[in-house]
Amino acid sequence: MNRKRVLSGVQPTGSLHIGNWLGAIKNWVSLQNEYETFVCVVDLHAITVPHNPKELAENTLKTAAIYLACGMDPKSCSIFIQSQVTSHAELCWLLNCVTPLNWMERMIQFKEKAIKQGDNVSIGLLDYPVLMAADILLYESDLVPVGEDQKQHLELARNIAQQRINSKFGTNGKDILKVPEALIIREGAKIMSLIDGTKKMSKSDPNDTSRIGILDSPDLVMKKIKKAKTDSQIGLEFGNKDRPEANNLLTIYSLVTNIGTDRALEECSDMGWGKFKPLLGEAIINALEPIQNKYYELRKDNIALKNILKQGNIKAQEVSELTLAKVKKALGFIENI
Ligand code: AQP
Repeated sequence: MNRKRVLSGVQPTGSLHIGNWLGAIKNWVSLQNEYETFVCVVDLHAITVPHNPKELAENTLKTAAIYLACGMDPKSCSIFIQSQVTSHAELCWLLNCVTPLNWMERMIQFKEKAIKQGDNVSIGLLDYPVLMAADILLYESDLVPVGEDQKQHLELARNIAQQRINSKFGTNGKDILKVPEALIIREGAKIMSLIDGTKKMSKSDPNDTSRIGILDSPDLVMKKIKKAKTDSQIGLEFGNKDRPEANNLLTIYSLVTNIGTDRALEECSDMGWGKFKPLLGEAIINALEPIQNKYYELRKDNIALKNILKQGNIKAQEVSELTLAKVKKALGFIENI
């Protein structure tokens, strides 16, 4: 029996942080054995906000190497670069032409990111969710692992597939595009900023102390944890809305130690911040150490890294071309001459 297919990706917009790891990549690692997994570095998405062309290629390789260092295994999954698989931009254009503009204007992430950019908002930023729909739909993905923040985008992809392609262009009740389901990840869905427990940890936050980078040195990790915002109460706990920082830091602790929430609570519910912070810092450093070692090992040989990505690109191109051809045919384009 064919395995169900999963697709996901991260933008190479800067240095990946533990939110990207705990909320996304760590989950992919456990999915790759059960599902046919495609993971991409979504570099076309990375230019929807102002970017530095001198850094894009390096950030792309860095992101791919981090996937591998975190445990993605090219024998069990396909790792590829979005901009090197031409079907993505092509399907995005076809979907653009059938997607109503007012669907796009409702997207929360667009509104949030647009505010930060004032007069500089690009059409690409508005179009980001359609490109994401193309990414997902091209691989006939059954499941898409999503955090809370991406649920609205997945719903849009489902609506485009169902209402704007299958209903309008499908013939004899046959669907053209597979409508994917969300794969909701229970734990680590959202890691929050270290300086504000109500805001998502994010690569684009101008304040570097708001996040722990996957490649941060042990000293830097400890420094950032020591500076992290706390409150005046003693004892760590989950789920208290008035204590978002306690919830976030205890969540990080339970995830990096893999001990689960019950044991984390047992260990830390009576602990003061002075005792908890060094414990948390050490736990993060220990969890990141093997990832960092593997990352630096991989980066010694960029040719080998590029070869892995080349294999991924070839597989992704093969699979995605089939879907693209189906959509072009349904829309009435002339067959390849
Ligand atoms: N703080 C987070 N907690 C849990 N999961 C997170 N993800 C991102 N931040 C957190 C998950 O990482 C995946 C890829 O994210 P992305 O880089 O494509 O875009 P993003 O969600 O916009 O991430 P950032 O770090 O906030 O990047 P910038 O600042 O560049 O926009 C997604 O699965 C996401 O859920």
